Amino acid sequence: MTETRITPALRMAEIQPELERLRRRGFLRRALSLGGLTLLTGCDLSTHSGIDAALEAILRFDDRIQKALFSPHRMAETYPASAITKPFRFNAYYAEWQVRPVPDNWALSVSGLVRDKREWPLAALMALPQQSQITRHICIEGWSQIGQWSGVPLGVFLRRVGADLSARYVSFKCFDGYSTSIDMASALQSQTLLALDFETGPLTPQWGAPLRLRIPTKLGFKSAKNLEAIEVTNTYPGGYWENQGYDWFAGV
Ligand SMILES: Nc1nc2c(c(=O)[nH]1)N[C@H]1C(S)=C(S)[C@@H](COP(=O)(O)O)O[C@H]1N2
Ligand SMILES: [Mo]
Repeated sequence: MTETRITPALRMAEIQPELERLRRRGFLRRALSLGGLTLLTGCDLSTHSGIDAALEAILRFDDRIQKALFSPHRMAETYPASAITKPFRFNAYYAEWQVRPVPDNWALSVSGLVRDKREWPLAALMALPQQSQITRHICIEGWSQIGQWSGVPLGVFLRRVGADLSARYVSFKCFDGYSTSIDMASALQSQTLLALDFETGPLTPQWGAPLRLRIPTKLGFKSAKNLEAIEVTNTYPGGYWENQGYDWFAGV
């Protein structure tokens, strides 16, 4: 079992000064006291109660505060290959969910505030610069595991299609009916990937083939699998879980 003291999304020591600043400005009146937060600095994710504590802490921040705390320069923790969880579990949005084969002639569609709206076949995505990461995936249900994903940094892709980087949202639609959306600052964080590979080979359908979002600074439900469409927009797009009350920002 892997020993991890602090969640990637929850480096309390790092965000403490920012919290203090926000509190001085009267921002944090509704949030947890700093004493309460300090209690969580030692979240041990190798135990269930540690994971619960970390999740609880994330969910106690409301979206506005999470967004204020977000720093594009704060990196999610990375791990050695020996820490990868095996077997890696998969998760879907409803119990009877079926593994979806990749549709014939799959291509990623791009719409909204972008200059170039051409579709992206897999081969074109594979030809873009790639990056690999070993990071922790934290599901809101209370489990976490470490995996390895490789693919195109979303920021590289957004610049390539001439996206309006001052737009507020990037939204994701999946061919299993799932959807989610993120803010532009999170989209441009360098660890946010359009992942093509899981471990050492192409994604399989269960784990999101042929393309998924992998965003280690947020909870697992933001890492949309089986992507088919990306839209850049200023209109709040919501998402499958977000529309049912989950925190939209879902990380710091
Ligand atoms: N398309 C799609 N993406 C999705 C989901 C889903 O049901 N459909 N579930 C989300 C949730 S809640 C989690 S925890 C992760 C699970 O990713 P994994 O199957 O690679 O472990 O995918 C997220 N992305
Ligand atoms: Mo999840």
